[in-house]
Amino acid sequence: MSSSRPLGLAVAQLGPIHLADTRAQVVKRLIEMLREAKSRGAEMVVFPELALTTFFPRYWMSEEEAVERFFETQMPNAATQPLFDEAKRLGVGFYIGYAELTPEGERFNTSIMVNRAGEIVGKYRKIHLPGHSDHKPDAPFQHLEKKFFKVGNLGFRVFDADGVKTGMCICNDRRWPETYRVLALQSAELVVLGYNTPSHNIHWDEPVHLRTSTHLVSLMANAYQNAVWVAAAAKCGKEDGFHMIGSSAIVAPTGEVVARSLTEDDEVICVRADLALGDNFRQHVFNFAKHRSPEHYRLIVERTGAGEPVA
Ligand code: CDT
Repeated sequence: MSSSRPLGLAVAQLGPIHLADTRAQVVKRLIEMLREAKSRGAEMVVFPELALTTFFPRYWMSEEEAVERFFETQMPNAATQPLFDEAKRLGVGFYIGYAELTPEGERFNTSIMVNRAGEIVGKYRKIHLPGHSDHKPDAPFQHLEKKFFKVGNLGFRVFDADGVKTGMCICNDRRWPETYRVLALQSAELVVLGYNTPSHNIHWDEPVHLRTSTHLVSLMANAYQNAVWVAAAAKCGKEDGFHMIGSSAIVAPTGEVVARSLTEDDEVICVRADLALGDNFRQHVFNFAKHRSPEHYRLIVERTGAGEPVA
């Protein structure tokens, strides 16, 4: 039986950010939640995807306009430095998502991991980009991640965040088992992510309640099957009338939801996460070294789409 390894783990859900809201206003909200999380014992705080602005891929515009209004050219920058300063002062690490413009002019949907000393210890660029790149004038809104972002080029990596083996992903990545398995094969103990999930699916007439249940089942199944903690932070509520789901959650390696947000506003949820809770699963049912048979999984890397049965 392994001894417990408690981590104060918080998710700081954001309510809506409207087009008119400034980065300074948003950073103030993030800092308030950081302080609350610290006062409730948090050592690591997870903020949402694209946490500094409204979910701008819902709007048709040129790439140039998007860059001008919604992308960051460096991190930290003048707007976000107060968040980094306060996190360092409080001794709290954090994960946050933002739109990244590189010096080469490439655009990514990015997240970073910041340790308790205020240093960036990891970067991730979203791989499973949903949506489309063309204009859909008949849709109630757009989902233009494929227009505004390139597929991430950093892979799924595990970082040492103050002694916790932590993997990052972003929103739609959470629905894909490959995301978690690649991280678990690098001994991840914790997977953190942010999301913006419109409650209306513009691609097909998906019942609205499924948007929340498929979100939760993705976190729960993958936490259990990979013996990891999963912490997921929503940006939610109605941004200028466009609604996104809440249900930010912290899921244990048992697959159980141990904390879930109640509102669609700024809200901190916090648990004392025992990182050793995954050990039994890692040593027994999901002892990868003992039980996996990669020779039978070759199609996973050989095929992208589904094809004919293997002869
Ligand atoms: N931001 C993001 O990745 N949202 C997607 C919506 C998919 S529907 C086009 C999600 O998986 O929640």
